Amino acid sequence: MGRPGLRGLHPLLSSPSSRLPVFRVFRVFQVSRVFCVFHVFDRVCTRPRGPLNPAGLKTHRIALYPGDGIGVDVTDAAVAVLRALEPSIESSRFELTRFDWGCRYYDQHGVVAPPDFIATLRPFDAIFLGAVGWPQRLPDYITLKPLITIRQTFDQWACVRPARTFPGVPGPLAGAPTVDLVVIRENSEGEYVDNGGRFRIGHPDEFAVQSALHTRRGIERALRFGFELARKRRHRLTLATKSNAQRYAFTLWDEVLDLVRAEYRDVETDKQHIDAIAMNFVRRPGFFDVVVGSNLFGDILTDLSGAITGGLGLNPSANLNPERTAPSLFEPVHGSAPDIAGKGIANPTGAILALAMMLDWLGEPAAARRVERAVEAVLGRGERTPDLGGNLGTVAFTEKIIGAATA
Ligand code: GGG
Repeated sequence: MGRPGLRGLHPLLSSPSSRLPVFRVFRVFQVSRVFCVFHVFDRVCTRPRGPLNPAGLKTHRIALYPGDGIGVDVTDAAVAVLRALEPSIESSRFELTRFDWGCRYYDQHGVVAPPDFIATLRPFDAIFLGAVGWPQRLPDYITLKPLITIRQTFDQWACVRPARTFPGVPGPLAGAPTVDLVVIRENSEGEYVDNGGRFRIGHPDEFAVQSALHTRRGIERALRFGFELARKRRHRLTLATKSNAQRYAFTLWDEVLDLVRAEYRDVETDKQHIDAIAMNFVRRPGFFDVVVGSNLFGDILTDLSGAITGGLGLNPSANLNPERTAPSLFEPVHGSAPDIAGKGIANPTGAILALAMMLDWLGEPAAARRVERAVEAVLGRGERTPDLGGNLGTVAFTEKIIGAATA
């Protein structure tokens, strides 16, 4: 049953009382002297349990939501990797159900997802999303709405977004610094609550109000999640704040940091205004280990963290419900890139690494490591998609990953 003494470290990560006790922490591992390829969701108590099928195999039920544009291409790539690995995952099988929601669904039904999409998704063990959005066809706030609703309704409050450099992938920064950081994006509230309005529409004196909501509880749980992760990594946590200009919301963030950090004296802590972090991600990215920020700050910072590692196509994201009261969602950080949709050149790395995060979450760490090592091996050989200066298409690159993962 693991180490019950750990439970007190982070009660937010323990399971609801109705289920077997589960406690998850993050573990650091070392590959080729680069720390933390990707932190992993390490099981120290009981495994997440899927139903057993007649052959005694555990079944993980996964909802696929490929979405729009290259979301479809990269989801196909991640599924191909999963299917290739499946025979080697001895005790489990994966039941994949695909939902073709998004712009094409809108063309037929007048909505991007059916009204009961939350009820449809709730029974699944995890959701895998490709990308959403195609602004030439529909306003982004319509195509994005199901994703935001999923995150908030399923209380996927911890958005975990690792970004690292890979040997073999040229980055844009002078001196080619090693980057290995994780942004924890508060994912349930902040600037993404649907609260506001537009007034006097069309008039010269039109105005808009968009309110953000930051709760002490929401801030504290995001920070504690970040501290627990920092303890498993390089023991540094940076808060992204803006309390010099936003004197209500971000002074609350600052104050909660001051309270929580007292319990984590082994973690070096600092806070930087979001604009300073943006500059310092470029100037000295090696400084950063775990960065915790509000919903909007985390969203913006993780485009930048992708860019400084070589490209947004590399980066995965996990939208976690740490209490496991609802499914968590895994996706690449990148969007739908309509300009290259259907051209067969999308980089599936972020999606494939999101698959690895999902495998970890489902209690399949060995399979997750195989996927990550395959990505490192293939990129390390200089085999890349065009966004990274290579000449492999999505399918050819995915085949390389499958070859390395199943060798
Ligand atoms: N694969 C993620 C995706 O489609 N992202 C598009 C986007 O703009 N997302 C906004 C967000 O993550 O909040």
